[in-house]
Amino acid sequence: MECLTPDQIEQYREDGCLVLDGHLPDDILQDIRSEIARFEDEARGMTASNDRLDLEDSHTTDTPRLRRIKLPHMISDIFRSLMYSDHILAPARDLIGPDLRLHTSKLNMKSAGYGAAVEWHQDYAFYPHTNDDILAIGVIIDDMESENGPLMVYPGSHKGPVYDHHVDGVFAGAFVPEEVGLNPADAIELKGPAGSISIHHGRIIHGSALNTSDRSRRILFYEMMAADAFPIMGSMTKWDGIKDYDTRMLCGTPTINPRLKDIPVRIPQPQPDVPISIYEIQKGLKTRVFETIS
Ligand SMILES: O=C(O)CCC(=O)C(=O)O
Repeated sequence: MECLTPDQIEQYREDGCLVLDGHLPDDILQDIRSEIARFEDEARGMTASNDRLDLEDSHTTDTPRLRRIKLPHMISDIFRSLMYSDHILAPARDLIGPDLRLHTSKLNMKSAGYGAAVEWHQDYAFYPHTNDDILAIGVIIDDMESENGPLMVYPGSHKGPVYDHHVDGVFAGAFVPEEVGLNPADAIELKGPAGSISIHHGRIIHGSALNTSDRSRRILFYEMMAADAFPIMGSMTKWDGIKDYDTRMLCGTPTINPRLKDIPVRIPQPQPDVPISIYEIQKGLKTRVFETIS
């Protein structure tokens, strides 16, 4: 193992999640924060979301509100080099092996006072693959506590069903845990000081509430999978042939031999006619668990 203990690996296998406290050095954290400030400046002049930045519904040029930096590894050397570093890849290799491909990256801002909620969902419902060696590493940029909208998960749910995330036959990117018999009291918060990382399994049920506190809760996700996990047709994974797919290799050796696992799969189709963003897709829900503000 490169950085995880046998106990941590066992905990991940059992619960489908893990937090590594104080994992990143301070200088990297400072670089991340400065880089975010640069994108906040960019958002100030914008009137609508674009392919780099996703704005809160309540954003105006007078009160700029940035919800997400999209694909940060594509638009920032800082986020790109962190992605290839052992800080991110060593724990992932310990959990799902040496050959890894990137699925996507995103930096969710969840600003003080209004940062948007993300309704309960499983990432695997958005992007089913031939196997589920899929995980998200979350770089915790601000102390993540109960009051500022921490990531929450149902431990162990990565071993259960992949739930229906459709509403009236259209993919809506979320479901209501209570409606499928889950007890809200079983959900836990993944908390940790800035500089920690969270790890969650691609099938674990997770979500997070509106941030009504006076502190931001920013988290940078790198979502990745074993190189032999191939997207199933209809998945939201962008796929432009094997050459393109191989450009996503983060480490190790690519393959054209998918490994198959018997997982109950539901294809996230048809898609709603909205921009590809979890916040927009989840607007198709009829019932929301978390509060929203306009
Ligand atoms: O930022 C969060 O709390 C949750 C994010 C998430 O699950 C997602 O963006 O898919």
